[in-house]
Amino acid sequence: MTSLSLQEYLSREEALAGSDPVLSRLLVGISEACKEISAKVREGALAGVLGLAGSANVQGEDQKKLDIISNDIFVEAVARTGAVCGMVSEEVPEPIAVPDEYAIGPYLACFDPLDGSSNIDINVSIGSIFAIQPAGRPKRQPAEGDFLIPGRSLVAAGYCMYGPQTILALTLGRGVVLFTLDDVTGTFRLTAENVRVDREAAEFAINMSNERFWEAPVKRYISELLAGKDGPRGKNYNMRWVAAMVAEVHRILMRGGIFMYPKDARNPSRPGKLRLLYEANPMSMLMENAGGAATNGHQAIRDIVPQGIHERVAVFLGAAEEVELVTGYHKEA
Ligand code: AFP
Repeated sequence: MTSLSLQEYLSREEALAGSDPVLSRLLVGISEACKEISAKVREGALAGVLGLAGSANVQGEDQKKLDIISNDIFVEAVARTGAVCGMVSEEVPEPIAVPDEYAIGPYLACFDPLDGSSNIDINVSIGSIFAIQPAGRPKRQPAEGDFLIPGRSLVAAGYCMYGPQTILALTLGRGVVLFTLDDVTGTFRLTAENVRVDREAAEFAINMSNERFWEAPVKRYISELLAGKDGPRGKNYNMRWVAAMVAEVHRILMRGGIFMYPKDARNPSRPGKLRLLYEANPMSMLMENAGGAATNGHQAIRDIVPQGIHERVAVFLGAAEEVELVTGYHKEA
């Protein structure tokens, strides 16, 4: 049985759920960007796209050549859909306007064009993350404030993971679906519908090297996981850390678990490492639409009112039971 293509799936959503054809056009454009990035990632050294670009992004992080290439691909692919009136990218300090040669549309797109850059040169999975929000009143030059609405308002979110397979995960607010790229035809084909995250977990993901910098509730929660069946949780846990949020989230969608990047004392003024608009919010929308949960330790991530387009946030996401427990420890503190 031939599975639906992304385009066929989106057409079905338009017919059955009244989904906006302009949003469909935007998501197809994003999928085209992901296909192009996937090809660049696969070429690697053969295309001379590995290594540092010799520049830094707004976060002060060294940009890899593929970071910049991926950003340029995303910006062009999204702009030419005529579906947006502005963009925010992890790689660009200011909001990005749509060039005059393209029409503008009713959405704003926020994206991390290539997440997990530290994995690029060691051939480990990386990905692109995107979040789509309504623009309110579309205008040719969106201001930063136009993007600063809670993630609860997102109309679509997803990622594309460049791993053994190239897989696009998508939610329109009515569950989570997965598409696998058919390299022969260049088509994303529907390979999973109604993806669910179990309330309970057997696996956790956190960068343990930062343990001494964590706040007390996180130290308590992790020490209980490490105590295993002899401790208060009464069961053993496994641990994974891929250093690419897309890979962690995909694993959780596939087999459950919890992913954490807490605030830590290395940068006391920073609430966390991950960015709210184009990492935490889209991944939180996916998790909630798969029956999981996502908080910053104190409140649902999608209820946070952003103060800046590159704002950072602590992240606890995945199995609802685990997220509720570690969030509860923060509230007890
Ligand atoms: P890079 O894109 O700089 O590699 O950061 C990736 C990331 O934002 C997220 O995808 C990972 O989960 C997390 O950072 C890994 O952080 P550490 O390198 O501190 O473990």
